[in-house]
Amino acid sequence: MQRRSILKAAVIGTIALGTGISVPAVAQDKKFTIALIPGLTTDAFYITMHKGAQAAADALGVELMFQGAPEFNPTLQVPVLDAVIARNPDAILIAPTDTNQLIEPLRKAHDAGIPIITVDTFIGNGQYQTGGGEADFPLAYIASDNILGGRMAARALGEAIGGEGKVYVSNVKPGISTTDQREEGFKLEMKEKYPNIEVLETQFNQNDANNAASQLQAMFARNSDLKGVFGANLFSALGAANGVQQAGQSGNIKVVAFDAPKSIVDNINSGLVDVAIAQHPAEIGYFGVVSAFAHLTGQSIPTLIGTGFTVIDKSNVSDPEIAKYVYSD
Ligand code: T6T
Repeated sequence: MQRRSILKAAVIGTIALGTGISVPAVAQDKKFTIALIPGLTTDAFYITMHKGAQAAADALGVELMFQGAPEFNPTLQVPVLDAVIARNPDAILIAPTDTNQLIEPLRKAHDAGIPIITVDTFIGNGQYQTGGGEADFPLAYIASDNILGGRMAARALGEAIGGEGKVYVSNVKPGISTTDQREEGFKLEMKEKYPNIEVLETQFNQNDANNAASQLQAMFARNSDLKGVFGANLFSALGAANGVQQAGQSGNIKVVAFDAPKSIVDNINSGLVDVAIAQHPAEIGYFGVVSAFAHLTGQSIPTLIGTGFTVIDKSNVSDPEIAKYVYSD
């Protein structure tokens, strides 16, 4: 009720312009609190997203709350979400750690009148505000196009190995929208464009780089002609690259990494990793806060905002323009 009257005041307080766009007149009167719940707190991807979100919060005079779990795990994320709901923020930005397991916990926030925007990952099928879905209640989804990203990774790996040989995907676990879609895009591109590449069975590492490293070595032990690996997120890629190094196969087994922390950039410089597909997490955080603010001040917002990629390889890794796409830690 209280929330409704604040929103109403914000809407009534807008100045209508001839263009149909309205400018919030009371935005400064109320300091909004927006919560950002990452997939986990210690991942350079979400640390960078937090920075972007903070930049927008500072620009708009918003209070940003950053609260998350130490691991990418719905069982740990749900209590964090409950604690955030209890603090009654004006909006929640969240990277749900499972497409299904976060639906009901998020519905509680929705039922309490808290607007929800998902960032990076989605719930349900990611199509929101359609009126037709069980999980279409979030206002917006702001993220990379992960199918496209998977296709880009396949092209990079396909070229790196000369269009033939055995490769596999090092992935986190099923049920995560982003990494599921990257694997899907990767396999589609391989099937359509690289008939002479055999994609072996995906290895799931539970977001643990050590698992990914051991799996690489086990895959190489079973397939001495292994040509390449696609690490579908930061920990998968880092671990797979470490595995290649430990197997003494640096340069022989090609590595394409999703995500671009400093360690992956170092690995590009050393030749261990061929290509990194950098997401733009700061943009996701920035536009997450801007979108929530726009909604809270009576503007309509897009249900989907796609952020881009930057492909980093040896040819541009030293370019100062590229530096801003390397994740913070
Ligand atoms: O790749 C990102 C993110 O997009 C994904 O949803 C989970 O893993 C990362 O955070 C990287 O570790």
